[in-house]
Amino acid sequence: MKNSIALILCIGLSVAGFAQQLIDKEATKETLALYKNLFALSAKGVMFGHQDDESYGVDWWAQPGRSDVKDITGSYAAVHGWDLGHIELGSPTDLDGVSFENSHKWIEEVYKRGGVNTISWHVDNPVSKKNAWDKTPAVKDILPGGAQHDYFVNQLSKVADFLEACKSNGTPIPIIFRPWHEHNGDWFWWGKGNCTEEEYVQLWKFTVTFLRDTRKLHHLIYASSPDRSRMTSADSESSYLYAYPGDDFVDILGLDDYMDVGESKTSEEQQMKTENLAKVLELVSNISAKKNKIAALTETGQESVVNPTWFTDVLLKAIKSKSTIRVSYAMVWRNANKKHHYESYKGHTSEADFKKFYDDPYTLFEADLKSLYK
Ligand code: BMA
Repeated sequence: MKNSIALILCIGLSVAGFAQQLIDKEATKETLALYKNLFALSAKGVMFGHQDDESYGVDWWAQPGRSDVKDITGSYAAVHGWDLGHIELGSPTDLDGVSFENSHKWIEEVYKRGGVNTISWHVDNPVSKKNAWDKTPAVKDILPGGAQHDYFVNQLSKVADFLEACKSNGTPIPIIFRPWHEHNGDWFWWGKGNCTEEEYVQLWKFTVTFLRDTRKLHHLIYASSPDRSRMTSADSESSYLYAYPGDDFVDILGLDDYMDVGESKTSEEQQMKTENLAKVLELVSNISAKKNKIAALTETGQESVVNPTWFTDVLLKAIKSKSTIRVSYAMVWRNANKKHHYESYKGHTSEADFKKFYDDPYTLFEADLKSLYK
């Protein structure tokens, strides 16, 4: 009897000990606090994210204090997405023209206000020297022993330098780092078909090991993000886990899903897609729960938001449709111009619906967040 109580206690303690650990055992206290708080918060609501939220909007560029989200709601997005594409070239701006000096400044402001920062990297092809969408095989060449390895390490070092400089009064700012995204699609040089599954996993592991162990950056939370469109079905665990680098190398199980949220010709089509979105979010939530990790909709959105009630009728409806869905955040893509935008803005046909989405108690914006770093 005594023994079985001790055993139960032991199991209990090890489960509790295992819960919500980061893959970086030396993570800073702010980083671990963020991770644990994101986990807890995901039971209460979903944080809204927006790529390049304060960098620009549909008809403005780098206006201090401005964001298309804030123009409508009075609050910034809770999660702010940034990209490092072209930092590897030594460029002062990312591939979309955002200055890295500004993004450093804004990342600190987000942190000070209590928001969350996440960074992706649309890195140019290191072999062909063309853009991230150039499919020239490159992964095997940049891995240790490959002809371009030293060149790549130099590029990754520039990413490490940027991340290292994300500080506020000397404290490293916790960052959700989301490299090598949509790897099950074939459109990036690191994607399926352009390298083997094993090469991809090696690239991911090399990246984590380099940043965490070689460069000793302990303020990073690592998010993976397969693309929904290349999964065999919304509930296929094996296709979601294609090239999954392993539980010791991933903190957040993300998903990029544009497929289930795109424009629908009929209400039946929309209903079917929204059901699929719910299904896939449930899948990712369940896989994350089993692993004691966090799930997130790392990228989504409908280009031009052609459906004026997209925010509540598609996104929120799917997220709220099943109690098993537990996603920390849902981030829509950037507001580049009148055609290429995924967020609402003042005067847009979806403005009223976006306000309704904001008013829903289940959605969390930056102004709703409290001490995520403690
Ligand atoms: C894509 C598009 C591109 C952009 C890239 C990186 O989805 O928005 O215009 O350059 O993301 O931000």
